[in-house]
Amino acid sequence: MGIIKDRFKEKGDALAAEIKDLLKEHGTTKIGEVQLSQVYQGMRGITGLVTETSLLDAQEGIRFRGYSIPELREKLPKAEGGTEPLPEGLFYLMLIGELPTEADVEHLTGVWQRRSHVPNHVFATIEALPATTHPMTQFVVGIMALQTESEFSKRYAAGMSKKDYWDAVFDDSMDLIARLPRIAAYIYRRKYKNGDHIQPNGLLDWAGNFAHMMGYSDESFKELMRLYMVIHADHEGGNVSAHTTHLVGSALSDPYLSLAAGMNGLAGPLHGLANQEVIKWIYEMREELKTEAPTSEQIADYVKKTLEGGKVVPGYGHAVLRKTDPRFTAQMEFGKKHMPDDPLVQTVWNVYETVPPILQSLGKIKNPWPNVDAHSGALLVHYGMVEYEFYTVLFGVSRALGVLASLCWDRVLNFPLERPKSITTDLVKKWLKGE
Ligand code: FCX
Repeated sequence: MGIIKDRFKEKGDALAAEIKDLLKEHGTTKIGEVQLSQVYQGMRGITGLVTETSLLDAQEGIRFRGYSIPELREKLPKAEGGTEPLPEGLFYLMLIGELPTEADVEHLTGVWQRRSHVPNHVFATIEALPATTHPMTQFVVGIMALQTESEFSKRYAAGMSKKDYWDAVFDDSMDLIARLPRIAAYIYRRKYKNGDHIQPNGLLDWAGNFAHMMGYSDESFKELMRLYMVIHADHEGGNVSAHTTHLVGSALSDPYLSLAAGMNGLAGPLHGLANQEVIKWIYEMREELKTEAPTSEQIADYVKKTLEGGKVVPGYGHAVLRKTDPRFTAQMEFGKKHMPDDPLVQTVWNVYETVPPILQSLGKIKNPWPNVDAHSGALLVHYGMVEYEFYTVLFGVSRALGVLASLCWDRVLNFPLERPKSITTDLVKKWLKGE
């Protein structure tokens, strides 16, 4: 663990020094203009954040430290006998900024295994909730119960120096990532498998062990979990879960509090909950049409009905992307390799053929193409994970990798409290009148 922490601190200090020089020389350089409409419309297109771990291009999709998803699938270390990248490797890349060696990844697997113990009171707190509670609520409650373990908050209370914040945030982030799969698997088995829990397997990698604890021993499901945990991890800094974690962390709320806040944002249907909504929407369509394999015409009619009902087509559209999400494409490739004849997966592909032209014809939707959530559920259903209300928790375990790596960077770079300016419409009217 010491090795990765030392490397991170070295990289952090170097970048902090560079930023200091950069701001000294160019701090007053203008990098954009803001239009009134942007202020009213979700701040789209306003550059206002620094996130080092990944960058999104509207046409090409996400790159993690410069590497696209196809490149990561090729270059990151794999599990023995596997072909999908290990999430440990992606975390290392986001944290250190360089591709890891096999040994770095093995080291991280070991660190996370050693730090994965979840105290009993966390399970007891989850148990206090009715089993009917949405899994995302149980997940956030679990993270909050685990906050008793925060090194950052203990050290802060004991008078920690500013220069050590990064160190405590780093430790908390590692502990959290190590423990989240256990909490998530506990919620899954509690809600859907009569509380018949499965103990961790210390010989498995982080995602493989997560699959095992949820009760899936199939090797290709483990591969799916590795891919899933990689592609959902980060999507630059402005999306709701990343931005919220960063914002709350800027108040020096510890990583447990910050991540829980981000996860509450991920639980919204326009963000992470869209993955459950997609499967729900397809199930409802199949039920209404009384067929497992709706035709393109039937799908088109159902899409129109959805739109007429004043609802969004889940899994389609994006605030920044303007092309098919490469995270969708990676899952489609996985489907073609492992389950090309699965009827639900084929429906997802049919929807992909049918929906974009319809959305495009409306004229108002900026991106008619599918996002990551349009595909993920169908792959899970193939392996028997039909409990779609749980899907956002999987997204959350993965998203923790990106937002916590970013939180470590926020503290090592000493980023200040985030506090943008807000205005009232009265003030806008005065500005416009020149008052
Ligand atoms: N179906 C129907 N209408 C849609 C739509 C969709 N899939 N996507 C956008 N629109 C509508 C918007 O609702 C808006 O309508 P309005 O003007 O009547 O309010 C109009 O098109 C313009 O929206 P647009 O600028 O294209 O999109 P936004 O940046 O406002 O919103 C999201 C982006 C993702 C929220 C939007 O496309 C949406 O609601 N999609 C469905 C939900 C979804 O899949 N979310 C997951 C996104 C992501 F991948 C993730 O975070 O996980």
